[in-house]
Amino acid sequence: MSNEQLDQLRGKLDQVNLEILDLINKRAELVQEIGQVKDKQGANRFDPVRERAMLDLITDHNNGPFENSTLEALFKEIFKASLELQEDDHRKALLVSRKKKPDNTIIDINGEKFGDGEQHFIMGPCAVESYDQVAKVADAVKKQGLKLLRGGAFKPRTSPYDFQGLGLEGLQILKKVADEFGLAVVSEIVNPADIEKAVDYIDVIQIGARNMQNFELLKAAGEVDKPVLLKRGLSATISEFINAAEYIISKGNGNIILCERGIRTYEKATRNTLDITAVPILKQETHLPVMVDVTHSTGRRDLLLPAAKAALAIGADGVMAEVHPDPAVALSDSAQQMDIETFNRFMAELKK
Ligand SMILES: [Mn+2]
Repeated sequence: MSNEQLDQLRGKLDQVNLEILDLINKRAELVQEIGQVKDKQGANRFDPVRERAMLDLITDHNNGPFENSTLEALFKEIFKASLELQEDDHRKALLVSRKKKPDNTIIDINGEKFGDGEQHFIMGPCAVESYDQVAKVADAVKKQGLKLLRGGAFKPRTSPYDFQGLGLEGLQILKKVADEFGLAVVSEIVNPADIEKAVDYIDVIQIGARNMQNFELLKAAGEVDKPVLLKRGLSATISEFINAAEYIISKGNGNIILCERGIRTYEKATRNTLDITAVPILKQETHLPVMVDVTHSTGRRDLLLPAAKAALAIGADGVMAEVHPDPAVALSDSAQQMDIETFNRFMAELKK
């Protein structure tokens, strides 16, 4: 074969490549149009029956030299890429996304502006046990110049036989103490029906890891005018976490603080594995403030300070940790709560 012949054939091949390119993009545009129609109908984007019919049409008309199985694999890739194109369009439209709103959402809670680039802290006991217990912690929190107090009144526990919290009485104690010390209250709500009465007692609705995909609770939290602190589920991907926040904002409440609290992995040295890079990813993908809960991610008192330093260094808007006047007798999470003295040292180190 002469070089001239080879050049000619290569020229034809380039031409065919460009035609395929043109067709593939034409196909993508059609798929996007179909996606918009399906969106209006609320129909699923992926339709396996339709996909099978398309593959059958292709293989029925196949005269070779490619095998049917090869063509199916090739076209399957094209189908997948088109579907992903639709999903990209959708991600662009998420209300929590940076693409939708480039500026940081700043949430003012008791004068603390979460998302303003400064560092914020939410401290308090794991569970509300008594007025005295909460008041001691509130006193220490206030002396550190902090403005928010956390405390659990409804405790979703792994075992139904573990302490379940004081419920409404716990919220009343929190409210009383918080008023006395000029603090705002962050507390977990587990039941959508409790939200309406809880808003009288708390300043921030916490949705815990075990409820991150409790969609009715997310929607209920989205319908009230209170900031929401949403924790990442124990086995949730970042995408699932972001979509959980989307449930809240889609109902009208955009005051959401995301909280990384560690995910479940095979590692047993810590209670969970702190996914520290989730912080910058969430900051890039969304406009919401992002916090790190160092207590539940590590489950170890000796790791609270280094984990908090890492969180702030990587760009978290704040740190959450648990403080108890006497952790040894705490009704929950006794192994990882700080006593007041440790808490004071912890804060002093972080403020350096
Ligand atoms: Mn706890």
